[in-house]
Amino acid sequence: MHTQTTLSQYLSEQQQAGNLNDPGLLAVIEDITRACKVISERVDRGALGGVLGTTDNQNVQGETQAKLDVLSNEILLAMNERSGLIAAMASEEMEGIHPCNKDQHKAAYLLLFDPLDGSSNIEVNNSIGTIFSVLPHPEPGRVPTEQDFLQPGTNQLAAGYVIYGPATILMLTLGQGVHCFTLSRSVGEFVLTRENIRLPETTSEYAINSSYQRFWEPAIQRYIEECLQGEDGPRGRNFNMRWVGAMVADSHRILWRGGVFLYPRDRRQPPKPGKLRLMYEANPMCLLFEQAGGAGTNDTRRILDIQPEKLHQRVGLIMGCKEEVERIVRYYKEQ
Ligand code: P6P
Repeated sequence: MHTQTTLSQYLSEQQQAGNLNDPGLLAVIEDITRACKVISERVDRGALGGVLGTTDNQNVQGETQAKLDVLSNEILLAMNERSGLIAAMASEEMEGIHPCNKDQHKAAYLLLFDPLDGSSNIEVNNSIGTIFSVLPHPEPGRVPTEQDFLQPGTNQLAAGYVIYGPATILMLTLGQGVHCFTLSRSVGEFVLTRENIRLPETTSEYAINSSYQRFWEPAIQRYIEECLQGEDGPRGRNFNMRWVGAMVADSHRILWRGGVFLYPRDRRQPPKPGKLRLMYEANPMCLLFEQAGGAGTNDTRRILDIQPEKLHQRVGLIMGCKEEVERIVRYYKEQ
């Protein structure tokens, strides 16, 4: 018996059950995930697709753009402005916002995305992914400005990512828990494979790029040192470490089996408050983590409470199992 539930069926059932009463938002999720299916197909071609390697351009972050970065951005723009539901989009790959000029009167949403997170992994065939966040347009009917995007993460109506790994998997929250859908290539649809994902309260696995250890602030030095001391140290147990180099891949592992992700502010470039971007990396990921029972902090502040000042502003980011995040916040306060 064909018992698989596609994403479309799931969203429709949630709507009928009264759990979601925003048909426009469901249509936006359908468009975003349709674009990700196209990106997945291009990523899957690897060297045969003619889109590996880098361009001669840098993005607003000063990072060299991979060809797939640019292509993924173009696919998301093209496939999300047709509905007329989205008033404007913002992307890691674009300096300013991208107003969608069609049917402005009904465009009630703002869409933000990192079109292809972890681009350095493309060449070496490691997992990469698209991260997305949907905010309400403060005044539908008016062409939005960049200022309209500067809303705290608690305002997000939906957030998620699609990881392009051995399988292509969508992790999605609409504020009613976190649900996982795997792309069925035979059906051409995302199919529900895990519902109501919950993080364990604690973990014995952390993710950090240890090559920056000499630049860490005392709180992070202390946390990692205690993990390294293992069962003979104050934590009384041994820890494992993983670092994929793509936040979407590290986050997926942590949502799946627990863990804590650390990309803290450090002393490499003091004016820089961290590497990851608040609006389209930290906010969507922290909404997912909180919806799954976890937590996300900048140092002592909840990520989702931060009032953005710039579209591409960076933050230090610690997220994952609640007990570990709370311990690190305590260490920052004692620092
Ligand atoms: P580093 C990818 O470029 C990214 O923005 C995140 O996805 C990832 O977690 C981080 O940077 C990796 O940074 O300094 O370890 O190369």
